[in-house]
Amino acid sequence: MDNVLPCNVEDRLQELLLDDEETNIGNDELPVTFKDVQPGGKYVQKCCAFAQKVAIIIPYGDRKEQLDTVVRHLHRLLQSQHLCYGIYVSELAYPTVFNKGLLMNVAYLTARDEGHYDCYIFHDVDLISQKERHLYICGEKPNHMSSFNTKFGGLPYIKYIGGVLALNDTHVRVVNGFSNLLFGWGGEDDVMEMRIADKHLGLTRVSADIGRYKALPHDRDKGNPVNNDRYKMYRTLRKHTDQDGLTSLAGLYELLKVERRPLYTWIYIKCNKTEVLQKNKNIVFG
Ligand code: UD2
Ligand code: MN
Repeated sequence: MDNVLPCNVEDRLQELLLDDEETNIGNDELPVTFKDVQPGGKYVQKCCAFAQKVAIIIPYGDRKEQLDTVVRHLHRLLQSQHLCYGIYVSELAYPTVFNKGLLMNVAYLTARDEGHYDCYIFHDVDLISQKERHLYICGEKPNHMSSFNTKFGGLPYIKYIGGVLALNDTHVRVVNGFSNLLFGWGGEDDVMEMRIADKHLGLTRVSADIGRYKALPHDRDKGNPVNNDRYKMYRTLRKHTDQDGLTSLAGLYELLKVERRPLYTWIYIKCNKTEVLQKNKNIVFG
């Protein structure tokens, strides 16, 4: 393959270490590095020999400005790290309440079916990595990448794995993806943490000086009310990891569109909260 560079991860890290700079997130100041990006947000030029193929998965709704910022930032960062990658953005047609886990599952399946990726990085739309040398690749264990963000000034609690999480294909399959049944704000990250623990996958976390993110400010979204039932649901969801996730996704949503936009692949889906919960009432209610 002539697009593979003869570099290795240690050399690359050393180089990045030399210019250990905070990332500049001002949109205007970002250099234009998009000329090699293929429609759908894919980049396959000049990849390092060590490189895994990485899919970035962004669950999204009504945050256009943040999406533009993070996508541009990611293209620049991932190209500077000489990674081959694709960016996938999944969106839920309103009026259904937001469902981050289901959106991430659908985007994962889309990416997997078309890209044969080695690594999936599940990424909030509002987090901007501040360190050039924060490598966007997977390790042997699930890796919590956003170990410090400016919203919390650290981690809100020790088991927290929200924000940015890297899982390889085996990890995603073993945990059966995310729960499809958490509508509204909260819980999908905590249930993923339980899945990872219950399947004994182990977990690594990037050190706080590397895993630094700037959190773009936002209010609570109108389509994403806090899910106050989530704590009640944890116990039953935890018993049903193998029945709730990728294996049960078909039939819970309708794929409306997959569009190759210039900087990302856009996946637009529809689902009905009442129907989804009804179909899974044995899981939701014990
Ligand atoms: C925290 C976690 C997040 C998730 C969430 C609970 C951090 C940094 N992140 O985020 O990973 O566990 O709690 O669900 O602590 N989104 C939209 N539009 C919407 C609603 C959500 O795009 O209307 C997406 C977007 O990618 C966003 C993510 O979902 O970053 C999490 O939602 P949030 O930003 O409202 O929640 P936050 O910051 O409390
Ligand atoms: Mn947020």
